[in-house]
Amino acid sequence: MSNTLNSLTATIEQYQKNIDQMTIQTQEDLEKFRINFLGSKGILKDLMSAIKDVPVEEKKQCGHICNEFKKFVEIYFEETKKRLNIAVISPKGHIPIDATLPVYDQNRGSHHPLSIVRRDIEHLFSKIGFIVVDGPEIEDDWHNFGSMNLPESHPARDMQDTFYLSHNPTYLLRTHTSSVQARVMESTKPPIRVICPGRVFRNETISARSHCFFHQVEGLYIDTAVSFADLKQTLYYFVTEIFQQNVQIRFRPSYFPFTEPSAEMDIQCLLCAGRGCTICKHTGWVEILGSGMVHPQVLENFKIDSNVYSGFAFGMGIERICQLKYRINDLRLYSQNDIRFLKQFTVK
Ligand code: 2U9
Repeated sequence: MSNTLNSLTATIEQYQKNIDQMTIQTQEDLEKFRINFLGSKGILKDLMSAIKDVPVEEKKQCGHICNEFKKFVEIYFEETKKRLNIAVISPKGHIPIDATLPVYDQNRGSHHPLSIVRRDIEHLFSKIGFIVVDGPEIEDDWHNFGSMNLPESHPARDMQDTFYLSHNPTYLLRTHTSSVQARVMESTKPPIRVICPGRVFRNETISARSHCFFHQVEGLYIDTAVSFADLKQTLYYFVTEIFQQNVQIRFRPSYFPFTEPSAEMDIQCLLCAGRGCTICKHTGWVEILGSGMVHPQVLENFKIDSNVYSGFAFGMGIERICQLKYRINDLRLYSQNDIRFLKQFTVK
């Protein structure tokens, strides 16, 4: 390679480095750049005319290198011009930063649907005086089962249904958030008005309809003269608020060891307005929660006089409410962290 070609290549490389480090901020500087590189007496003109001194056999290569550099300079010039034209130039000729300009649409995070629904439930019960209480996921037998009136023989206590800690089976993973309410009753005198959201665990095979963990919200209201009418009105308020429409409700008698009387609450199917569809299995109704008046024995377990106080309680699966609100029909979706599922809940 001749000396001329060598020095031409080195010169161009140096120019390229200089351009890379430039931070042109004004039209004036850009014009200076144009005159310096692209002007009739500019750097590119000089480079092109230097080709005539290069030996014949290297002229072609030299021409190619100069042309590539010319393209590079022209692109840099056009891009910078575009950038300066987009921004508003201040009277002093600088580009001010306008913090009110909208940002480019970046990838935004989203809230998990279970978090959205849990937060909505917390908010709407807070508005009517319920306090949100949290508690441990690892519990003892008394707070999870014994105090809730579940007899020793109850199938829920079986190793097959509950996760006991292997190194110390006196502890277990709570199977419902009633254990949190048990702790509230232990430490607080009535009136008590709490909701307890949280994760619960059951030893079940994972499928579309069952999972080894899910999320509940349970509610408890204890005071003098709390009645089933209070329970009905509170839950009616809950469904109209959470589904943001007038919802028909009905109660069916049921049985739970911790409430007496007990009832399950259905809402009229929101998808078919009660006419019957696959979601409501053509009944027009869908079950959404369980409820009842706190069993007197449960009150007495916490030294609350059942002759003076009464209370209502209810429990629901957050996944179930999500299913009805967002039509999510596979429980596994909640914990698979599939971005295609999660991004549907991006806050717009
Ligand atoms: C205390 C006394 C009573 C909470 C209640 C239910 C009925 C109920 C299920 C709904 C679907 C659990 O998530 S689920 O599988 N829950 O049906 N839960 S009454 O009763 C209590 C709670 C605390 C001290």
